[in-house]
Amino acid sequence: MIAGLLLHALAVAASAGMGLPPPPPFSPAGKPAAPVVAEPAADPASTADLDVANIERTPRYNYDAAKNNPAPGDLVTFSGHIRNTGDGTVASVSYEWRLNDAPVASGTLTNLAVDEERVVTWSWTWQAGDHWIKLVVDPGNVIAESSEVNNQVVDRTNGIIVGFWVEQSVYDYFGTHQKDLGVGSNSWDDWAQRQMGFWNQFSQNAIYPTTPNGVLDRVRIDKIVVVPDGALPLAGGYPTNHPDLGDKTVDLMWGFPATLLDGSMYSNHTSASMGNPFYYEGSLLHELGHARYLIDTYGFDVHNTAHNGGHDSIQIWEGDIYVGGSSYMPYLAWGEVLYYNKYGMMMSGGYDEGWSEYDAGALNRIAGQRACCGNYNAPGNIGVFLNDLPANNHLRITDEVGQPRRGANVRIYRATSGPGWYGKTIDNTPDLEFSTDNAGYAHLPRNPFTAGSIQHTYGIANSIMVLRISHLDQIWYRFQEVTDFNIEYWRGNTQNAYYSIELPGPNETPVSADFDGDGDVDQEDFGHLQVCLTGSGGAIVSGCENAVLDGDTDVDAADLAIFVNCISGADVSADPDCLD
Ligand SMILES: [Ca+2]
Ligand SMILES: [Ca+2]
Ligand SMILES: [Ca+2]
Ligand SMILES: [Ca+2]
Ligand SMILES: [Zn+2]
Repeated sequence: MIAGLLLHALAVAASAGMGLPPPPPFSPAGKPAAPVVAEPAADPASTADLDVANIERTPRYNYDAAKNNPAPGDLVTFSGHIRNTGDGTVASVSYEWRLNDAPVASGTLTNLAVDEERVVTWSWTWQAGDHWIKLVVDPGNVIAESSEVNNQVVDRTNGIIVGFWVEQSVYDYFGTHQKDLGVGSNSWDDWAQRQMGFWNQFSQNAIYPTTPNGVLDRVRIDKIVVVPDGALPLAGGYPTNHPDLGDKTVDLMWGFPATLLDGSMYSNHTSASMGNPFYYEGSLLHELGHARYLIDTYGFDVHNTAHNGGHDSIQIWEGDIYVGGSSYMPYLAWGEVLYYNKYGMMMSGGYDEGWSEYDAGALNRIAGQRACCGNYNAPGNIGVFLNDLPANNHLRITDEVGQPRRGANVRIYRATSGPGWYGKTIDNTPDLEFSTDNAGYAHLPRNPFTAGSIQHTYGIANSIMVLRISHLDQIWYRFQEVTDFNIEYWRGNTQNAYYSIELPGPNETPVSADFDGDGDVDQEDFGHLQVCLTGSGGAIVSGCENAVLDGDTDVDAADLAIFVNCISGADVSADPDCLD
């Protein structure tokens, strides 16, 4: 790609001198189904190659400007970058613009020298919604090329705007060696498009109950700026995270300094595997996830290592038994891992697994929005969603068959600051205490995690808490992340959210108003209650123990009220939650 300062001049020259036909009237059709056409086969003997690098969209808007997006009716220009990445001059080659897969403009480039890049443009009257702009070079496959798969770029017109700054040596190194992968990429631009292609594919695939349509946004590479070695960062900060802090036209930025070539990161030129950054650089997607505002979900992990210079410390004792690493809270690995985060995947380091339900829910929370508080890693709004908490949180404790554990004692141990990234200290004093009701619920407040706000950063991760539950002489310890609370909030349960924890071991006989066990609560069950009534404070007759519905020691008006609430009628299934 051309140097940044030349971008504008070249684009102007290209659009002025190319003699493009005027754009045809736009047909407001939806995106048609892609026609089924065979991908042209590459010719391995050919040394010719044409490459569509990326598509810019102008005018550009700063993300923090009052007008930061095109409005319907605005004229928008797409500028496509076409390069000759082959070994000889290309005398003539055609190209075609397509909108929603329908051809809208075409033209011919002549005398394209080796490594020469031309910019071709097409203007469009902006429309809201999802549209797809595509630029194809050699659409009729007149020229046999060593790669035919790098002949097009397709962007969603309203994609989140990505800018990459790359130092010359990195750009050239990829230009020389990408073809050795044998997957059709033949330039740094092709590599970069593949990375964002993975982002978009992961987004499409991220279908969960919280995100039934996947991650809604797509990304598009608006800007690739090649700069001299050593030039990054252009305006302070780090060369990777902040390649140009002066640029607010993009929503996500990343820089590629020449020093990346010093180590072995890009030394494997031939393995098209998800673990090879020269093919797929998963850490780039992870870091850009931060730039969008996602958090490190591995920060929910609990390692019991503070005494060895690590970050976390569990300080809970059960009598004279130290809980960490005991049967109450066994180590999961390495003699120090007490907990692994629940949702995993991209932001937990599983780069090739795509977005987790948690990542996806957070991304959709700001779908369609420009950057707000920084377009680099890390922005000012990183993790702001951690404090999306339902007003009331109902935690149900059950046995393994889903029967409630009534009258269980639930204690919450909060995390406070600890050394290092996502450090946490959980001391021996419980912070909150609850008793479960007849349906097994502990009714937790909006934020049981901390008296302040949720933090998940260097020096503190109070985004996870320890639950100690005791019932019928049994004791269990469990970890609870804030993620489940956030997800309930995103699903629309902002007032009341419900959670459950199953705990193994004996439970009392299930309490039910279905005294005769035939599935309903009807007249026959009422007969049993009637016989068993003691009045307030009265003594229970033998055989009437199951008529105590409210957990005390009599059968009185309170039990009758619960029973009435449970009446289902003959042969109608009783509501298991009617005792609540
Ligand atoms: Ca090609
Ligand atoms: Ca071709
Ligand atoms: Ca019954
Ligand atoms: Ca009672
Ligand atoms: Zn990270």
